[in-house]
Amino acid sequence: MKNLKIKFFVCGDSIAAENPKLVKTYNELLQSQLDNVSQPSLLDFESDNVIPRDDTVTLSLLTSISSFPGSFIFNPSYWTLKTFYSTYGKYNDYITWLSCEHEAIWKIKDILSNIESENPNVLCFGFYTWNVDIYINFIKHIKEKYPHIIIIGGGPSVRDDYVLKVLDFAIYGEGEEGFTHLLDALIEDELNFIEIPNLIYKKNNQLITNTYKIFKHKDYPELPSPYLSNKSEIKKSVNEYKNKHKSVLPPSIGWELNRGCPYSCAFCDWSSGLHNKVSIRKHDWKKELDFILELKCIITNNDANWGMLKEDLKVIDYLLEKVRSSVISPFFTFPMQAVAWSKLNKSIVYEAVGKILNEHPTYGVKVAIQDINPEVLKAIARPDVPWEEHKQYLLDLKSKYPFTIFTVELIVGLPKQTLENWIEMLCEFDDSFKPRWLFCAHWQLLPQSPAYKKEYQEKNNMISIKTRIIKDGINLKLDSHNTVDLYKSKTQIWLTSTILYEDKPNGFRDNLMKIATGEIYNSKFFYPEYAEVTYRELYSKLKKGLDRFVDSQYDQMLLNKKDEWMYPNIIYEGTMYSFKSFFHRPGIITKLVENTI
Ligand code: B12
Ligand code: SF4
Repeated sequence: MKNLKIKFFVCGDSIAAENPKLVKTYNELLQSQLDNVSQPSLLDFESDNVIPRDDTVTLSLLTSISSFPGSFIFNPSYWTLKTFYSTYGKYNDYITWLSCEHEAIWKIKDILSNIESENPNVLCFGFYTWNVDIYINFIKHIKEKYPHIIIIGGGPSVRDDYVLKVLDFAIYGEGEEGFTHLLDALIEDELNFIEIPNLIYKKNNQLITNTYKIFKHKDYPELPSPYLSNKSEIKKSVNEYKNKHKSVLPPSIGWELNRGCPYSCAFCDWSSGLHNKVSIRKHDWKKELDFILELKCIITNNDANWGMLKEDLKVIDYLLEKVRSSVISPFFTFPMQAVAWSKLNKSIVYEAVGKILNEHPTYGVKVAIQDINPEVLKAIARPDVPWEEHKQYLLDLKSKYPFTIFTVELIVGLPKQTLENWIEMLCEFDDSFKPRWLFCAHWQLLPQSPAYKKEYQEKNNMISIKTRIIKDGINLKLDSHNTVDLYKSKTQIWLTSTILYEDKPNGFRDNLMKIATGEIYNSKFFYPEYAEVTYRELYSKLKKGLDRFVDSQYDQMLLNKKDEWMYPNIIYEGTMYSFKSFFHRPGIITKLVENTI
């Protein structure tokens, strides 16, 4: 029998990890707002997340932007897996659980010295698109110095080939059962892995993938709450985070009431696309919420369709009641954000939103729309009510609660999504419920999503390209051909992703136009001279300048394309900018209108 000393690295937030300066700036800004001092101009900051200056707007936006710099969400998977092992594992006495690292802000030398002092013999990593590169780099260095340490991976991105390469074991999809059996097998030291569900392991240099077993809460009635079973550890992690970052925004704790989603939107990799029943957790959620609020944290609801179940409304009522007597943060007077409201059941969803707004009029409402065109929605198997019906709910809310801010999530590059329809959609938003912020993101190809399959891509005429986004505002020397030394800039990579787009002339270029027009929509509000101008009018004024500018940028991107990598940044006057934030820079819209850019 073997003793295991296990250390977990879970999640990590790329925004905090890559951008400590930005987080500091936003902290100061939020503090100044609390102190009621006049704020610095946000337009001076180089970021993907520029916020407007007006107080009410800021408050409301904050509550709907979960990835706001300086906000942090604790991923609960370590507590979940540990609780499951402690209940159903065979050898608790053989395991030491070392403190879990929730952030990815680590220098390699610090990781190595941490390993030296804590001396784990098993390291566990949760892989998500935003930390894959960071964790692979960690593991390569760790393996070099400590080849005896067993490396186990899990999380939605664990099945990427280049992740599996660096791991000894991977648990795909839900982790509870597979992880528990794997630890038991490692303790028994018999190395018989055939029966372990959801496990991927190596045998004679071949990868073996065991069969998958879906996780159902009802099969484990004695399983205790992962939050209430780990109170002191959670408290310690939260306090360490608070002491270290002194963030004005309280951290948030990811909280699942149910797991799984009955739908299969083509872009989505929720529960690794493997859990399409909804399994409800039966723990005492009131006690869990009390505990999270006692820690002065807010709650991020992780359910795929929040507001779908009657129980969800009870949760909202409970929280409303709780915060009538004590508020966690002036920025989050209602302490729960939902990652994903239900796509159908809109009447229940908007009843819930209305209840919150009634008492917290600056609560921001995030609406995941992706696209409003029924043909596009059909091509991505997206369930939603027809747009006219959805719009009416939003208009009703808007007229009743004028202080709320709507933010809208849209995906760029969906099949059948033309540039013309995209512009029409933005005009439609502007003419109706006027969302204040559009999150427009290229379609990121996720490994377990339906669109990952070749047949899907062929049927919909989609192709993919690997992209590297360089950090914003980097000065790079241009040579006489107007290309940049991308090798030097390699250390400045902000994130990498595989983008999917329609294989047609101008397919990628039109998607750049969609991102640009989305960011121009967001920036328009900063220009008093365009306050009375509709988005449609503004677009017609700047279309010529924008077309020319995007064409020239696209030409540069093609010139700079190296091996399989595309760098979709903007290069302007010797500096590289993030494609999105460039359009927030002061005066850019005016230059586009004047066609002088
Ligand atoms: C909260 C959340 C966020 C938060 C916080 C993210 C953060 N940085 O911490 C916010 C809102 C900011 C966010 C943003 C994004 N998110 Co998000 N998010 C989630 C969400 C809803 C919950 C994650 C969670 O806590 N789940 C609860 C735990 C218990 O489940 P789990 O994570 O799946 O863990 C289980 C297993 O995976 C496994 N497991 C996990 N780790 C490990 C480790 C080991 C060793 C083992 C054995 C097992 C194991 O065991 C667990 C229990 O079964 C998930 C969807 C979901 N419900 O899972 C999407 C999800 C993780 N997000 C996703 C995406 C794509 C994004 C964005 C890129 C979206 C975008 N285009 O902007 C951004 C990027 C953010 C960033 N740069 O940091 C994808 C990730 C796909 C992927 N392959 O990584 C998911 C799966 C949703 C989806 N639509 O497909 N997100
Ligand atoms: S996007 Fe939302 S509704 Fe669609 S499959 Fe994913 S979790 Fe389900």
